[in-house]
Order: sequence, then structure tokens, then C-alpha cells
Amino acid sequence: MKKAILTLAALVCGAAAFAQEPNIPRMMGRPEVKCDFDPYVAEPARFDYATNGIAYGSLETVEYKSETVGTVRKATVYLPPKYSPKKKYPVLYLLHGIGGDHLEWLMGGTPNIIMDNLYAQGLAQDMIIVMPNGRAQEDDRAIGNVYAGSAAFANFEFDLINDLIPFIQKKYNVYTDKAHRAVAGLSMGGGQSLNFGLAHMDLFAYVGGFSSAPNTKQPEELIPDVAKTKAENTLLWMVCGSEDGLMYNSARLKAYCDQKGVPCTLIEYPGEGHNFVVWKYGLYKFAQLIFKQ
Ligand code: FER
Repeated sequence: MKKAILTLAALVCGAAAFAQEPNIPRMMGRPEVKCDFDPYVAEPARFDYATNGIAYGSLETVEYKSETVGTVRKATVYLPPKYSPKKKYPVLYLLHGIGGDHLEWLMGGTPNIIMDNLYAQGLAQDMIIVMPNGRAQEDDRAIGNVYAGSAAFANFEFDLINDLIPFIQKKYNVYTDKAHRAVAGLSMGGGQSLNFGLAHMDLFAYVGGFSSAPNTKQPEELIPDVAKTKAENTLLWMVCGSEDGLMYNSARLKAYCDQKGVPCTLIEYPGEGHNFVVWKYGLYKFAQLIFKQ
């Protein structure tokens, strides 16, 4: 039995190899943008390995009616260890990349394991994590030419705000103010998080972009009113692999923020490209920073 559990854990941890995100080496990116990085502090060994004898969270799939898309859509939900419907929780919306769907984080990033380990050490606030399908179109499967669907990633802004968030707030006992809502994501989901999170600072106090993709708006569009962003955003946090050809999306925002005096973090993950090593690190660090104000 123990062996079966270990085999299963190894399979789940190894699932990163099957992630559907494209490999984007540095040469494929734009000319590099110079910026000052924040220090990389390594994640502990086995932070993403299942641990015996700790309390575990649970996972479920929810379905919600989307007026935006006109379909019933799925999302994966992580409930923290000792979840109680009598307790009120903050919510992190955690978004996937161009090759994925509502299961991508689960398969490649094992967020449940990362969070269970954080909770076992008392390092994160209790939170519900919602992992939606960020491709807001009728057929939202990650099949065929996934690049052709990037308009659907922009359309998800409306599905998220008008359909999913209200659904989650009806289904679960969650706080509904911005101080208890965060958005973060990998690649296309990182771009979405920056685009939506900074455009709707009344809804999201915490914004995370992990290896954000070319759907990321220009810094001047993301932060048109520097004083407003300084006053209303609590956390703007990014990470990207040093070998990732998409670094320029994060670096140009970091350079702009530094120039304008907007608090912003960008960590360069050493030696890694466009992959789940970086994205797991992103979740591990970001989850420890949110909902603590
Ligand atoms: C692109 C390169 C990469 C692009 C999107 C991506 C829309 C997304 C990658 C991912 O989500 O992993 O030119 O254009």
C-alpha cells in the first residue's frame, strides 16, 4: 500500500514532464530588457513532495454557468487542510498557460502538495485556490493550434469577473473584499493576471505573474496612473527563468516600476527556462506573501 502511494506520488511529481507549455529558449525572445532583479532565495528541497503524516487539503471540480461564454465551464478548487464551511476564506485565482486548462496546475504544478507542505509549517494563510479554464470560448479545450485561441485568454477577464468570482462567492464561504482576493498565473495566465489584476485593483490586492507571456500589456497600459497603483496595489510579484525567451515581458514591467517608484518584485530563477520548476517556485513564494496584510 505504502509503495503504491509512493508510486502515485512519484507519478504526480513527474507529471511536469508532460506539461503542454511550449519551450521558449532565450534566442526566440525579443532583445533583452535590462532591469534590476530581486534576490533569488532557493526553495527548500522536497517542497513539492508529498509528506506523510501531515494534514491534507482537498481538491474538487466545480462547474459554473458562464454568461460571457454561454456555456457551463469547469474549474479546479483546492480547499486547505481542516477546511470548514463555517470559516471564511480568502481566494487565490491561479491561472494556467496557453497549452493548458483547469487541470494544468494540478498535473504539472502539484499545488495541493506545495500548499499542504506550507500549511504543515505554518507558512501560509488559509486560502481557497481556484484554478479555472482561462480560455473563455465555447470550445475551451487546449487542442489544435493553441496560439489561435489567444483572444479567448483576453475574453476571460469578463468570465472571471462577471461569472466565476460571483459563483465562487455563492458556493463557498469566502471574503468578498479586494484584500482577500489574489490573482496569479503562469505564462498566458501570468499575462492575464497582470492585465486583469492591475486593471481591477478594486477587486485584486495581490497580483502575480510567473514567466508572463506576450499577452502581457505594455507597462504604460498596465500602470497608467502611477499614484493610483502605488495606493491601491498591495503586492506586484513576478518570477521568470533566466533562460526563458519571454523574460522581456516581466523585465520591461520591472524596469518601468523601478523608474516610477512602484513597488514590484521580479526574481530571475537561475538556469531555468519556461517550465514548472519556475512556476512551482512562483506559487511557493507568492502563497506565503498574500493575505497577510
Ligand atoms: C507567444 C509565445 C508564448 C505567445 C504566447 C505564448 C500569444 C504563451 C506561452 C505559454 O502560455 O506557455 O508568442 O503569443
